[in-house]
Amino acid sequence: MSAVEINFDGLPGPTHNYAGLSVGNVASQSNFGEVSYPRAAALQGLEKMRRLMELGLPQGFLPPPRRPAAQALRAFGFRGGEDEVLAAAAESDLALFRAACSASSMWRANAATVLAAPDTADGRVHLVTANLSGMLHRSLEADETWALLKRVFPNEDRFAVHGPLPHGRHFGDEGAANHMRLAASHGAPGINVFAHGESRGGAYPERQSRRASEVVARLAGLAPERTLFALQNAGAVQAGAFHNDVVAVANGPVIFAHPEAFADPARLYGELHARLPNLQVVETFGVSLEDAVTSYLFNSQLVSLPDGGMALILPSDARENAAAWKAVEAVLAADNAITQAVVVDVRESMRNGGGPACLRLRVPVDGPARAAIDPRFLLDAARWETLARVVEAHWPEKIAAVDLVKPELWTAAREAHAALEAAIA
Ligand code: SUG
Repeated sequence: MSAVEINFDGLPGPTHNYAGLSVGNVASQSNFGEVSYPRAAALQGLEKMRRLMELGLPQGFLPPPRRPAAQALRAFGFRGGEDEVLAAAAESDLALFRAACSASSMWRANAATVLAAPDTADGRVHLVTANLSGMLHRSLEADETWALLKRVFPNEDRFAVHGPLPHGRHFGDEGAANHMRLAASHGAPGINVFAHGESRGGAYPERQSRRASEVVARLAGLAPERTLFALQNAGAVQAGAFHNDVVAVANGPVIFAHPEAFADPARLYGELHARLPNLQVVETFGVSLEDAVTSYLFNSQLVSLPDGGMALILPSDARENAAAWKAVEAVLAADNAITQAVVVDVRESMRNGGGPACLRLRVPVDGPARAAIDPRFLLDAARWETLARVVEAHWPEKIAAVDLVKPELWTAAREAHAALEAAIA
């Protein structure tokens, strides 16, 4: 079956800010209190989407949910009009208020786990919305993301959109960021690798539970021979790989991973080789875990190009890190499927720990499934321009920590969300 992968990128929302909300995410914590640039963040995201379109790849986008999330704060006992709710939350629980302001939905690799139609029991594409239980601010996204995915993929003959697993640490689920699909091509049956943590008691939390990944596989009806579970290396998590996609990416039959990404890489690659004889493990040398986490080399998107070959879509931080860039040059020179490196500037997102791969949700589709997607969420040049104009006109230029509690910002954000919704409708 011929199929393509559509990358749905999260559009960074108008309240993008640096509140240091993610424990274990080195960039998020170290940029706490810095001034953010929401307009630049969204334009950088859009520019990345355009680069992929220029490569001849189909591109979608997912709009941000409304933030500050006054509605969500009502569940915590705050009453009154929206501004009253926000003011009361800022006054009595600043951490909760900040969580309600985060634009973290931009990292759509955490929206859901996507299981390709050739692998699932009923031949539909399954999307299991992530509960994001590991972090308060991210857990607020789950129900809104579920509603959005049902809107984008409304055709139940082609797509099964599941709600988030029940909240709580037992079933912590962070979506596609901890899932890799290896296959001869997007349309061929594949092997689904679920990377997960364990409660090993380090300073940094391990967000993905194996039981959650097992539920995801069960919900999609994946056959056991199409499913592998791989424990993350505790050292990688404690070095700042809070999601596995910080240290590994796969596409088609190719896996590009840090040698210390997994607890037992030999077992994983052995099992993959046995099931997928043309597997290519692309090795890197001389990139420490620290280099991997600061450069986000492995958080590149790895995409199949229409004319053959694959491109790595790298963050500019990887270009600036000597060890990471040396590894890229070696990968391009070596005998493997990766033929091109494309550098993109997503610095505003990177400063909260989100690289190119974090910003997108990959959805493999055949022709009929592609035709069943709500076209308002698929980009062409005109729709891209519309989004860029809305961002330029309505996204705040910058947000300092003190601005978050100002009603002027809440009003500006409300107007920005309304303008975006009007542009999509
Ligand atoms: O969950 N950062 C995100 C980054 C997610 C990156 N995604 C992937 N690796 N797929 C997180 O830690 C920081 C937001 C803040 O502080 O407002 C944040 O949520």
